[in-house]
Amino acid sequence: MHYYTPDGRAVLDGTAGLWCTNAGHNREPIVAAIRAQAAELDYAPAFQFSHPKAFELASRVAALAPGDLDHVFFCNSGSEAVDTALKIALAFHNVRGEGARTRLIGRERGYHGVGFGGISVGGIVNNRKFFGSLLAGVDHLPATYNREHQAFSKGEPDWGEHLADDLERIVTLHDASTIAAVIVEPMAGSTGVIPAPKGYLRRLRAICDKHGILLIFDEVITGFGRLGHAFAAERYGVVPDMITFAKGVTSGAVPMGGVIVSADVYKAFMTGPPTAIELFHGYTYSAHPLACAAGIAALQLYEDEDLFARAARMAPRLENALHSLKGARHVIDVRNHGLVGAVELAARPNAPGTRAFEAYLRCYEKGVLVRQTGDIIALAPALIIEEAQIDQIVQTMRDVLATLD
Ligand code: PXG
Repeated sequence: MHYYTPDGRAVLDGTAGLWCTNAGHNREPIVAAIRAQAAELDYAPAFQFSHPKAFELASRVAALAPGDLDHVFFCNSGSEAVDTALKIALAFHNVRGEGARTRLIGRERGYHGVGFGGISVGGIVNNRKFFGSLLAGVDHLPATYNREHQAFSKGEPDWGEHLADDLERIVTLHDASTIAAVIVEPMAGSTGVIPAPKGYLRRLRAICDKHGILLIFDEVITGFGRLGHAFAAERYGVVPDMITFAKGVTSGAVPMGGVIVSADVYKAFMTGPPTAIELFHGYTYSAHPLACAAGIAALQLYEDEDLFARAARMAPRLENALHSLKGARHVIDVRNHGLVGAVELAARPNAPGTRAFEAYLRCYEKGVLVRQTGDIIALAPALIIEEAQIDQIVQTMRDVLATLD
């Protein structure tokens, strides 16, 4: 649960690295699996060739995914996973004779990594504005956050289901025949923790179904136990057509990402002879043996220690501890969902972000690593966190807030 500074101080990791070391740091079974794999097989191509652990990990990931999401495409990061999913969506419609479906719909405040696809459908202004015209033909749903209606909600806010209906407006504007896919984070992480309003994802699913639009859940953060389930799709009871994942698949120990696709999406491509290349896309390091070994070991550890259920058990403790900061100085909102939380501070006049940045530095000095984005402090500890450690994080934040101007 800790980092150690060069001078030997322990820093409690309240953010699982960057939302990824879900099993905690330097776990021996994962370390041992990587070590053994490096000695056994360093590399194998993933083009017209493979190795057993690639199939083993794909099968295990698919088994964790809901519904008929049962085929996995491996890559090396969340950004690659998103670009892969968007390309699969475009190609899917193309091979079915609906090549006019080229539009991709994202959401304001969405974070989908830093590739051109991801920043185009993403909605974080600073990630977009320096990089030209991005992908053409992208539109955005409105963000689902509204402080007036949602402040201090516990878990999914009661208000906001109707915001999914904006997809109907977009369909009316562009026509369904031009729209390939909608991509959203089931719980927006990077922008500062915005759980989906109750009923929102279900309604998005219904509108996508009505218009033949693929629904992609970006579960790079929410995958592998973060919300107390293998995937947020299961938590929310909504099955998308594709799930992107990364981070927790190897508990952050080796870079890896991937896309889980439904049987229908998979089958649409698999119509040619055995020699055919069905999808002209892939990476040198797709299903890299070290990543697969780390992934198998991480999933085994999640299972052996029942860590997804543990996250669900610890979630109320985090919720109660964080919401006890309501009324603390500068705090204008507290949000939480599963083993994720955020405290939003009032911005200083003309100096947005500086208050939370100072809070971040002071927490670090007091031995707790939190994540700062804008004036939001985010928490996403490893799923092995103890109750006393949750209390330590929140008490540190309380102390720091009291000293902050
Ligand atoms: N999708 C989502 C939902 C993510 O959160 C990515 C895609 C991209 O993954 P890669 O592996 O390409 O970074 C992410 C990554 C933060 C922070 O501070 C979050 C991410 C990355 C870096 C910082 O919140 N999420």
